[in-house]
Amino acid sequence: MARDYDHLFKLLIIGDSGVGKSSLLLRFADNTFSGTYITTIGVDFKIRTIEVNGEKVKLQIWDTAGQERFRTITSTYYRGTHGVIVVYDVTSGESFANVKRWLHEIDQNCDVVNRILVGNKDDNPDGKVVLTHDAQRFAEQMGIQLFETSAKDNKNVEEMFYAITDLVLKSKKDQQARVQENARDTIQLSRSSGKKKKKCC
Ligand SMILES: Nc1nc2c(ncn2[C@@H]2O[C@H](COP(=O)(O)OP(=O)(O)O)[C@@H](O)[C@H]2O)c(=O)[nH]1
Ligand SMILES: [Mg+2]
Repeated sequence: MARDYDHLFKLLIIGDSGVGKSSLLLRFADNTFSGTYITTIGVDFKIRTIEVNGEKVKLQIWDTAGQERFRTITSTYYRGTHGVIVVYDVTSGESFANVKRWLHEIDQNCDVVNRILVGNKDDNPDGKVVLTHDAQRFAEQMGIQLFETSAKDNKNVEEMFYAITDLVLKSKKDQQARVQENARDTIQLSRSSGKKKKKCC
């Protein structure tokens, strides 16, 4: 059967319990929002295929099933991951302070991976305690892009998922270009050494 996509990427959403990870996933995959805690979404991941520059990118997006309450996720979750979405809640300073721990966990579990930082629940200015300015400065220090989102109001959710997809796609193309370059070098090397041999004989 023909493939219905050009690229298949695995994304992971991590962050403290209650920051809205499942809500972001439901908003992006099903365009729904629920006011209550989403204890289970029935499956470990959801799929959505999007188009980027005319190419079909199938996203398999994994949600933690509550084990983030113990502040650690098993390494099997990270296996084969292309991109990680690290979420905090803009109304919770603690969840922002914990971002460092999550980034550390990513470092320990992934060799090369794209990351994006997300401040969710950005829909009530009165309740906002993590200021954009501070989050932005932290993101720049870490070399990560920051998005402030609201799964509730559907603010910046699409943009954020497209941005991480773009990063993963660029990494893949860079890597392919490097492999091709290496292959070209190897061919050239073997050709020139072949010539030398002829000269010798
Ligand atoms: N105001 C607001 N509440 C949200 C938003 N996203 C999630 N929530 C609420 O925060 C709670 C936890 O959400 P959930 O997705 O279960 O968080 P998770 O534990 O990180 O998966 C629920 O009551 C959601 O309705 C948001 O963007 N804005
Ligand atoms: Mg959840």
